[in-house]
Amino acid sequence: MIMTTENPQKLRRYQDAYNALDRSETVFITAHVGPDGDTLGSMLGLKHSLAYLFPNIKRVDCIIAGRMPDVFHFMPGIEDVISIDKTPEKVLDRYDLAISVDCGALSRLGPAARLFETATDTLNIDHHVSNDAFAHINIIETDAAASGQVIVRILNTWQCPVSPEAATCLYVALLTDTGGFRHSSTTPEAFEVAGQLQRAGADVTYIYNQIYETQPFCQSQLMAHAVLNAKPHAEGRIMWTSLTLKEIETYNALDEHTEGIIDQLRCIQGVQVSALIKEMPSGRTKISLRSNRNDIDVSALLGEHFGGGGHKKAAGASVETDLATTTQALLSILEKAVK
Ligand SMILES: [Mn+2]
Repeated sequence: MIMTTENPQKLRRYQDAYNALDRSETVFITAHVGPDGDTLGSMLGLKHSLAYLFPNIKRVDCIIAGRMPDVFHFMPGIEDVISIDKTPEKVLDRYDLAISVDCGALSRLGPAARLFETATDTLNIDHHVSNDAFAHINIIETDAAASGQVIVRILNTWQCPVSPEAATCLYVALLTDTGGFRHSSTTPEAFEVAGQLQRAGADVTYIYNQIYETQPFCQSQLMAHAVLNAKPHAEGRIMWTSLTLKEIETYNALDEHTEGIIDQLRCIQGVQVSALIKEMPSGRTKISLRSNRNDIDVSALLGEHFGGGGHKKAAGASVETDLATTTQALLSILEKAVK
């Protein structure tokens, strides 16, 4: 077992979380709108682990808002995840305990935010630097590569065994948030946790194949389109591309198929910051940024100018202005950042 913490404040928060679970019969776990590998992996990994320690819990619902990406279909227990948009009747009116994973702000929970606020106890487990500690109990560990890694730390401290199902889900969380163990968040501990999860039954080759090597053709086409239209700015220190709803539709693709584009741009020689600017169905515009420079904190930059957040080197924001206006404003801000 990897004991990752001797910090007394951290242990107290883990104990508070334990106590909250120990006095609850109905629990729901939710995450940010538009689930990704870390949100789903953390949710399901935690759900699969609770029965062992907490026989008092009669019901655990995993609730998401926004579309579930098809790529995660193989994850154990995914079929029981409730979409609050599609089947709100499957959700209780009120829960004893609400748990948010991988979400930096209450507003990012979307339609699940109201349900979160009405729960008796609330718990926030996350690793985003921009997290504003919106729950009663807040476990925010920004040194973790994924929220799934925080869950593993908690389970290890509780001495809770990790089943093969939980290990598979938690490995998905770690794999996807480290970009396949490539990002600067990939610490020795991240590899230790990966090793622990593999020993616990995560089939790492199968999982990698499911996530990165079985992409629909439309995703490759969309990637090609976005890269062909990418534009260097500030002598190539910035590389940006945009996608309209119509362009995404041309390939019969969905928003989830834009995954990977921003990282492709980040990998171009000389690029310090990459940007993907997308038109959203709501009339809003979504900005995603990646930084290759330790001294350019894109989470702080987006927080200051566009009300977004995330991590120092990977962040996003949703804004009300249209694609052209947003692009112009963003580029002038980025220009100053890369000077
Ligand atoms: Mn995450």
